[in-house]
Amino acid sequence: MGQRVHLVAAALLLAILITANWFSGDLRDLIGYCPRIGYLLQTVNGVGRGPSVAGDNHDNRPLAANLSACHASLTDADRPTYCCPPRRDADQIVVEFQLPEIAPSPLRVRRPAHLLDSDYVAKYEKAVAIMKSLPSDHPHSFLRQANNHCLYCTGSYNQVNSTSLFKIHRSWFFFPWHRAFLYFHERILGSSSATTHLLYRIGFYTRGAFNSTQREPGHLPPHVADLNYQREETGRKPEEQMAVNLAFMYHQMVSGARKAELFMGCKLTAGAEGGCDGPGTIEDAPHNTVHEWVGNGLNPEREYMGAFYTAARDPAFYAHHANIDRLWTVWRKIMDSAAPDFTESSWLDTSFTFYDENLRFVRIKVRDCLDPAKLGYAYENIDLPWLNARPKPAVPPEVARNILKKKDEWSTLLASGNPDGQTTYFNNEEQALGATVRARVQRPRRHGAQAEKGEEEEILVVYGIHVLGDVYAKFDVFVNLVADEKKAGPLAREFAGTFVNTPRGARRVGEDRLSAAWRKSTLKLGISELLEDLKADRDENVWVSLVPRAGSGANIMVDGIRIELLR
Ligand SMILES: *[C@@H]1O[C@H](CO)[C@@H](O)[C@H](O)[C@H]1NC(C)=O
Ligand SMILES: *[C@@H]1O[C@H](CO)[C@@H](O)[C@H](O)[C@H]1NC(C)=O
Ligand SMILES: *[C@@H]1O[C@H](CO)[C@@H](O)[C@H](O)[C@H]1NC(C)=O
Ligand SMILES: [Cu+2]
Repeated sequence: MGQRVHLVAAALLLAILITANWFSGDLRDLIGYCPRIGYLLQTVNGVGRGPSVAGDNHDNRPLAANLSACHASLTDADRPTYCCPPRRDADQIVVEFQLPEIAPSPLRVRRPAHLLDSDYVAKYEKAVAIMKSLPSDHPHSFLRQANNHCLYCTGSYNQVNSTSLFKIHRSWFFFPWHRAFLYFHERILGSSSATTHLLYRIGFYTRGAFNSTQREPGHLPPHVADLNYQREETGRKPEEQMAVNLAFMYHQMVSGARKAELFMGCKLTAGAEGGCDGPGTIEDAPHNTVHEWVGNGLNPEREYMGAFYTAARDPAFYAHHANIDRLWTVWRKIMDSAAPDFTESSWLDTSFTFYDENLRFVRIKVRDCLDPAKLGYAYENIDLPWLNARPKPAVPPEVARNILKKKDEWSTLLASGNPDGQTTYFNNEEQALGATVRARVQRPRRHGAQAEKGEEEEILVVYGIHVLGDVYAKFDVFVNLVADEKKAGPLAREFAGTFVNTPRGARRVGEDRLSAAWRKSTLKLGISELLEDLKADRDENVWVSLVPRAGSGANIMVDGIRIELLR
């Protein structure tokens, strides 16, 4: 039986490898390069989602990579790729990371790339050039650095004590993993040039070592990045685009992200049972959308930036992620939070491994990544123009309410027979988003005194999202929208958020993609402030519109919508 699985998988893999001619030039060697087929097949044996390694008991223990199980993995478009290091990680001596007792001083200040003079940037470029000149098996080489992202993002490692893959995107590990990765990357850059700190930048940067051959030509500067990019050119003028970007950032950073889970992502825990798919606001966009915007649309997976397995080969990756990391620090400041974002050991004690500047193989835990000052760096403060970009209703709320009252036919999708009355099922069936779907959704009753209101966030939950074929897909969510949904966007207060599916091939080589039912996603959007601004915070129901974008709706299935209170 096991033998047969091996043979079938081997045949499949060979067929894939032989027909591996999707690429031209320097992309060709990235794909289908799989020198350890025998090794890969060991993992194909455990394709099932059930436990097959002793101890896979689905509790809330922290995650770690099984370093002796690095194997070929799949790109977002399901092509086998291989980014394991040439020498097995498992044979390296692992050093436990130690935060310094006293915070290092002075702090390395990460500065905004677009505001710096050429001399300053030249130092950074030189350090990157040194990395690029190292042989590709050196842990400090640019390629090996980039492959760190490939390892943890395409599922090259199994989780320890489990056959589940260890992937750090689309969950609460997104921010801490990237912080740890950048931390070691910056220390390596700095070791070759004493004054080099990471630079940050929204969008990307084209000069010298920042440049990349794999970018979307139509999006090079001076085009203003579309932070809510949906694979369609909007034709907006620069100042219009900037206004949309600011309103969008207000939503993603402030009104839509008032709870840690909304900002950070869902609580992924160990094993198949612990799987979840629910990125936080910033990971969804601008993080995903800028990856998409920068990557070259002529490449099959928008490589480099548009695909997990190649993203970090573009030097813009580090500037983009330094900016995303900065937003984490800004968000904590806005939310006035001194407490850790989460207190579960399954988060705090989850660990990752990286090579440091002294070539030690270091294991760092999430709990060590929470305070940039303790890690010895800080961000230069810049203005936050989006803080004042609170959007306004597209249609005056009183007018909208009258129109909505007349649209009784919208409520045909409302389920009956649900005792708590708080869930809108679409007639208990998955609903395809071939066109806009609207539903009237009941709000939960608040318990206890009004005084508690401040602590509870009302969240709109779109659950059971399932993208057929795991292809690129996007939809926007609006509340009480009566304006034209084709044109409405983040500038309207009715905009509640967006869902972006970047394909993630979240299965093993050989596993049937359609069987992976646990990959259904949940989108959670904070709407308390939005409801106040739409004068709907005393209403029993709201009308929710799911608006598919970029012609991707026919692939998106949704189980339902509900509103919950999150403490
Ligand atoms: C893996 O399982 C072994 C044996 O049950 C246990 O000692 C170890 O702590 C586990 N490791 C993790 C990270 O859960
Ligand atoms: C790590 O992976 C290897 C190879 O698949 C497996 O034999 C071993 O049991 C795993 N160890 C743990 C602790 O999960
Ligand atoms: C950066 O790359 C783009 C695209 O290949 C090219 O057009 C441009 O000239 C490059 N700029 C620099 C400064 O190297
Ligand atoms: Cu990224």
